[in-house]
Amino acid sequence: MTAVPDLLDFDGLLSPDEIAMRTRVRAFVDERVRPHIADWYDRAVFPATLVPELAELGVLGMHLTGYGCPGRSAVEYGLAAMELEAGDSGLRTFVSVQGSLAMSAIHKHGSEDQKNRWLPAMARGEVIGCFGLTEPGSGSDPSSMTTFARRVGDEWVLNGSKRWIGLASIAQVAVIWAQTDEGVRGFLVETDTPGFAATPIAPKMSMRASIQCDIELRDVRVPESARLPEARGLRAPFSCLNEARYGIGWGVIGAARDSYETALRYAGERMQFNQPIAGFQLTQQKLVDMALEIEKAQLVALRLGRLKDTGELSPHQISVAKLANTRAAIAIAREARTVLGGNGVSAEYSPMRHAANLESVRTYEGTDEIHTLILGAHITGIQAFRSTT
Ligand code: TGC
Ligand code: FAD
Repeated sequence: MTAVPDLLDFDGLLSPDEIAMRTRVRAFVDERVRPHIADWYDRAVFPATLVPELAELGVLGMHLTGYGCPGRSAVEYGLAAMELEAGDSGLRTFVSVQGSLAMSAIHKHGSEDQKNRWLPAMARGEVIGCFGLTEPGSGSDPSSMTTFARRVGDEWVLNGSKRWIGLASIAQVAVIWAQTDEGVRGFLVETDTPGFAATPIAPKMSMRASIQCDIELRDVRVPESARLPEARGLRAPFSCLNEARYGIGWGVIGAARDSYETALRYAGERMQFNQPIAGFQLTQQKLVDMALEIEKAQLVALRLGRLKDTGELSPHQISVAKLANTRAAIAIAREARTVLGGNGVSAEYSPMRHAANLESVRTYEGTDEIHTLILGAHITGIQAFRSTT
């Protein structure tokens, strides 16, 4: 029984360079993540010691060009995200927050000085960044954010709170989105600035091998040179979300594939009624359904990747992958868990850990409902996010 489903010869659609990238990241995950992930997850530890190794692997800001960034294609980035998330969603989320959110914000909206100062060190993993958009009272609707930056001479004074901010307690620089008298603006806040405090959120039932924090900003003063000069309005953070959502569309397939492979292996070995459970028609139906969904998800992700590499990708297409692939992945992880019977709830096997992680993934970067409404607005021409009365 082959472990990797490739019913449609997906690999035939990839270039040798793309396959080589996938092989390299897969080998890293097999060697450096798989043997330890159940323990990290159980103890709720983010493996910070892997950061220099991830930098060496070339996955930090990997789709960005210049400023010491690897400059790889969107498809290569997607394949790397898929392999990292086959290890654990927390690992992929580290790479997403660092590269697609914090580094992208600087790369898209920063000054030359800001790019030269931060991006090479972030690509080398020497500086960790975070991205503060969500607040305690402002999640799906970032336009309701209340964090405020007041201009005082040559400085800005920031006050407010952020919630669920990945990596904030280990980051050296925080991209903080705030209202100002001129609309939403972005600020690069060094995390040792007086008045900045990040506290990890615990305990969590999902994403246990990663860090998310509450941030408090109390009279945090930053110079005008810390404002992202090209970021004006919500369009600026949303353009970064496009990058991270794109990576998620690929990443979740890794969690699904790892769940499927675990179930397939187990079903071939587990004997009941004097035969492998893989021999029961009901088990085969589960395995086939999982394999079909993985094949479809890969094709959706690759289509997006090719469009992104030619500069033709639209935000609503990213919502297709974020919504459909995450939905498929969580269903696969849960179904794979059932194939494992009682052993499926043991940390020894990955599907239940993946399913728990995917609860976060379906919520962050736009919930299932938000992406449904983005697509609903695209299809009907009527936006249904807020009441019109
Ligand atoms: P709306 O009025 O539609 O738009 C405001 C401005 O933004 C522009 N815009 C976009 N630009 C680029 N890309 C997109 N995807 C864009 N979507 C909208 C729009 O054209 C407009 O520009 P302008 O110049 O005309 O002002 O905004 P809205 O307030 O009605 O909100 C729409 C909605 C609900 C879709 C949006 O707010 C949304 O996506 N909400 C979900 C929030 C979210 O995803 N938060 C993520 C936080 S970060 C995170 O979760 C990290 S998880 C860790 C990881 O990634 O691993
Ligand atoms: P709410 O917006 O309160 O939503 C609650 C429910 O209401 C959801 O089901 C939602 O779909 C539904 N709902 C809301 N509005 C509508 C509507 N118009 N129509 C229909 N249903 C609606 N944020 C960051 O800024 N940076 C990060 O690094 C980051 N990392 C995260 C990591 C994790 C593990 C998690 C869990 C979250 C992270 N987030 C981060 C926050 C994340 O983006 C938000 O949780 C998400 O946007 C949803 O916001 P909320 O939690 O406030 O839920």
